[in-house]
Amino acid sequence: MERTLILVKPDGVQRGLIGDVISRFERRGLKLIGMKFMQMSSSRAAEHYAEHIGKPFYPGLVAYIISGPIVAMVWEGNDAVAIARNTIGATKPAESAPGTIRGDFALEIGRNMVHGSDSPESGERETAIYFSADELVSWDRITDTWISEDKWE
Ligand code: D4T
Repeated sequence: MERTLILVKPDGVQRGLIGDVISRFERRGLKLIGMKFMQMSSSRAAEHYAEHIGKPFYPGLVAYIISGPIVAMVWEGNDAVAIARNTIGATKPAESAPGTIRGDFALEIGRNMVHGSDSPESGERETAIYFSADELVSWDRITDTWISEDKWE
C-alpha cells in the first residue's frame, strides 16, 4: 500500500488550520497511520530538504520550517502520493486550484501550509525521517470496503 508523508507547516499550525488539513485527507478516504506534533530541528530539515541544498530559496525554506511546531503525518492508500498532491494543490499557491488546500488557504510559495511527498519513493524515504516502524499503526477501518474496491471480499 502506498504511503505519503504530509506536514502541516508552521504557518498552518499558527493559523489554527491543523484540523482543516486533516479533515481534507480523512474525507478523501486516505487512512492515517502515524501522526506527531513536533518542533522540527535544523538537522531534520536538512535531511528532508537535501535535494534543495544550495538553491537560493534554501535558507528561507529551512528558517520557515523550523520557525514553530509542525504536524507530521503518514497517510496510506492506493495512489496515496498522487491523491495527496492533488488534494494539496500546486506548489505555487497562485497556481493552486480552488478547493485544494493551498488554493483555499495559501497565497505564497514560501508560506504554502503543507508538504506532501512527490513520489512513492519519497514517501518511504520521508516517512523514515519522522517515524520509526513501531510508530506506524496498521489498522482495519470499518469503512475500508466502501472506500477501496480491493478491500471487498
Ligand atoms: P513541499 O516539498 O513543501 O511539499 O513543496 P513541493 O513538493 O510542492 O515543492 P518543491 O519540493 O519543489 O519545493 C519545496 C519547498 O520549497 C519552497 N520553494 C520552492 C520556494 O520557497 N521557492 C521556490 O522557488 C521553490 C521551487 C516551497 C516548497
